[in-house]
Amino acid sequence: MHIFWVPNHADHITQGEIKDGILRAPFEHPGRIDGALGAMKAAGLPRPLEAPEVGIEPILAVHDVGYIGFLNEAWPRWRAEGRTGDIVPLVWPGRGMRHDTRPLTIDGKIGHYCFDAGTPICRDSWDISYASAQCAVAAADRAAAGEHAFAMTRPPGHHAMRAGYGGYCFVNNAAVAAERMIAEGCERVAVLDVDYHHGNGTQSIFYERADVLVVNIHADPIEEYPYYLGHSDEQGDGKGFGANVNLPLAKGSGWGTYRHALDTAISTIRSFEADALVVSFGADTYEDDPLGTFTLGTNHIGMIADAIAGLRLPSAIILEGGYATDALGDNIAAFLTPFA
Ligand code: SP5
Ligand code: ZN
Repeated sequence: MHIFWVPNHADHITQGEIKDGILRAPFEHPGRIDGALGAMKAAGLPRPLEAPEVGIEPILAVHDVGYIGFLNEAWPRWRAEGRTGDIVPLVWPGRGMRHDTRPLTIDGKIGHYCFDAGTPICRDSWDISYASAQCAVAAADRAAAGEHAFAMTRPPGHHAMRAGYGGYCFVNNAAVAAERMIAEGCERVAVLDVDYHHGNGTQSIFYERADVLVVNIHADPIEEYPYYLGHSDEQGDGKGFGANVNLPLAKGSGWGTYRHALDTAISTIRSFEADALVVSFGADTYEDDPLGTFTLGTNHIGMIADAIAGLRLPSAIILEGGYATDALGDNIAAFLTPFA
C-alpha cells in the first residue's frame, strides 16, 4: 500500500459556501486532510508521500483543453477585473439559452464551465487540483504494476466533467487514474464509486467506453445532489452500453440496504473481468456526515472495503468526499486496512 498526498493542499481554501441560502464555512476544507493524518498513522498505515510530477498529459487525456485553460487562467482574469472574493458563478445558460457561445468575459466563462454555486475557486485552486491529479496518476501507476495505492486527493474529483466543474471538484482524479491505467497497458478497468453522491463526471467521461466499467452506489439523485445525472436507467451509450451501472439508494438508507447494492456492484465488476480497479472512496456515507443521510458506521465502511478487496484486483483508491472531519481519519483507516 502506497499513499500519495499534496503537502501544500491547504493552499486550496475557499472563503465560504452557500448552503440553504446562507453563506457559511466550506465543508470541503483543509482540516479534512490535516485532521485525518493522526488516525491514519495510529492505524499503522504508511506515511503519505508526495507524488512525482508527470505533467499535464494525463489530465488532458480526460479533460477538454479549453476547460483546463480556463481553470489555469480564471483567477488572474478575475483579479484583473478587480474582484477580491472567491470565484462563484451567478449566471448560467438555462433551458432555451445557447450553450455553444464562447463568452469573452470571466463571468460568462464561469457560467459556461460551472454547474453549481457551491464550488468556489480561490487563487491556488488550479495548482492544488493539478497536484492532486498527480497523486491519482501515481496511484494508478502503482495499481498498473499490481499493487494497491491510495491518493489522498483534495479537492475531490468525481463530479468534474470533461469540460465542467462543480461539487467541490475541478479535475476528475478517478477518471485520470482509470485512463492512466489503460495507457499503462490495462485492457479493462473498472471504476467503483462509493461516495454518497453520484459521480456524474466519471460516468459522463466514460459513458461511451466499453473498456472502462463505471459502477456507482449513491443517494438517489431524484432527491439528492447532483440531481441531473445518476439515475438507474443510465446504462451507457454506443459501445459503452451496459458498461455503466447506477445503484441509487433512498435517502436515509442503512447497512441492510447498502450491502445488497454492494453485492450487485461486486458481482458486476467480477463479470467484467477487469485488470485493475479504481475506487472513488467518499466517507460521506458515514452516519454523522453533515451532507450525507446514510447511516453507515465506521465498521460498515470497513466492510465495504473488505468486499472490494475480495475482488483481488490491484486498486487505486481515490479520496472523494467525507465531511465529518472528526471521524474522517478513522473512516479512511477503516477503508484502507483491508488493502494494506
Ligand atoms: C465530492 C463531494 O462529496 N461533493 C459533494 C458536493 C455537494 N454539494 C451540494 C451540497 C448541497 C447541500 N444540501 C444539503 C441540504 C441539507 N439541508
Ligand atoms: Zn460526496
